[in-house]
Amino acid sequence: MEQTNRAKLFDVFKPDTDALIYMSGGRVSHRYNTDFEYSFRQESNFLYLTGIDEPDFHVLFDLQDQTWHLVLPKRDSKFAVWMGYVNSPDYYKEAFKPDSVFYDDKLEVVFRKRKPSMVYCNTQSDADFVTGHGLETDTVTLPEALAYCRSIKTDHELELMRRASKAASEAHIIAMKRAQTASWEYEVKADFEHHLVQQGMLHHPYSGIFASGKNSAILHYVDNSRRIPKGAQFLIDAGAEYKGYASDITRTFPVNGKFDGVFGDLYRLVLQALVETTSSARPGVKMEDLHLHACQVILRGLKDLGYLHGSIDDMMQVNLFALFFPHGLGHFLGLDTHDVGGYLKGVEPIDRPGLRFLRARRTLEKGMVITIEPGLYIIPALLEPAFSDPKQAPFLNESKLRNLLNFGGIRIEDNLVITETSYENLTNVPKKPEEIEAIIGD
Ligand SMILES: [Mn+2]
Repeated sequence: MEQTNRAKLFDVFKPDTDALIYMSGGRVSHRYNTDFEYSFRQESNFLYLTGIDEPDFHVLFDLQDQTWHLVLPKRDSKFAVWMGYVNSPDYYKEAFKPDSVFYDDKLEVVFRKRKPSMVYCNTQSDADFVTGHGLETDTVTLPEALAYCRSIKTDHELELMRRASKAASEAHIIAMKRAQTASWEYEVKADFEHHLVQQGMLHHPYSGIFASGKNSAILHYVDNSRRIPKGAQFLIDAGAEYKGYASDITRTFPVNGKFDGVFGDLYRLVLQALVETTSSARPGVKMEDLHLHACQVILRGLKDLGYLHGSIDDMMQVNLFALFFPHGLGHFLGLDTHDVGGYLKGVEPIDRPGLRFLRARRTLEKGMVITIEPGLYIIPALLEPAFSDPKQAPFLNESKLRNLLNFGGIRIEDNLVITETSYENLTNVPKKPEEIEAIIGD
């Protein structure tokens, strides 16, 4: 964690002199009513501001003198027996350089002595704790300030994200090759994760999707345990986490490496949507405009292939794109996979099918990291009602689309950093059919 993260936060709060910021960090969680501990991952805002990757800490930021104070949990010898360490306050002072450290049983005294007119909190439970000490709280300003800070990455953060993307890119290529001979989806997952764990990347930024055949149309398929049909397509949506920072990459490919027939046609269409929206990504561009552009590419392509008829503008009017592309084009990426900062205060999601799930409605700025992930899915639950919808049915070539009901889906996803005039693509996994054919044919 860098000094600059805290400096950025202090900058946002500058005019506020008398207040404090109080945050509690993550706690250990257990499997239901057992003593089995889930592996600990620090809460992202806490990690961003402190760099502490241990449970049960708290932190205070004093806006009056721009100092920060680390609040340690009091640990006994039992903790040392089970966890193997109890670090001294001096250790934390030396390692993290806060202005002071003290144990959590002193918090009450600090609140009483300091008597801030306002305490900014990250969560309601933190606010409840502070209110219990008779102080005023605000739970809106701090999360907004953190989202604002976190949405523009520092050079140091970008370095970590390059590492996370590089590792996941390598794992994708390994998994692509493995899918050729695997019988079960989880065999591909195992090889993907093996590559990351081997490098000490023990946390995953999210549950990876390893979907074969028609499972590839299930947007959050995490079952990953079905048999891979012969000659099926395979969708991998999985990333790596490096020092808290995520990558989030998707590739879809035929396990036999042959981009022919319907799959090849539809794949090229999604690739075109990705290439066109990516090449438009630069400061000043709105995410929702990129999303709508991808929708048009997909509709035009489906029309050229004979699956749709009519005018593209009329199709856009009735939100026909959402039948085939029901999720957002992309989201912010950082300490969390769906990172904070996608919506500024007062900006609401667009209430329109497909766009409703767009997780970022920002004008792009230098230093933002986003995903671009157009997709094309054949989802019977959406198409069946559309076939009898008087507004949408006239555009659909029903008999031709019915032949595709078991097709599944295609998604291609890259991670971009917005630069001064364009973008840097962090993802390094082939996506052109001939490049993937070459890898799988190796
Ligand atoms: Mn994503």
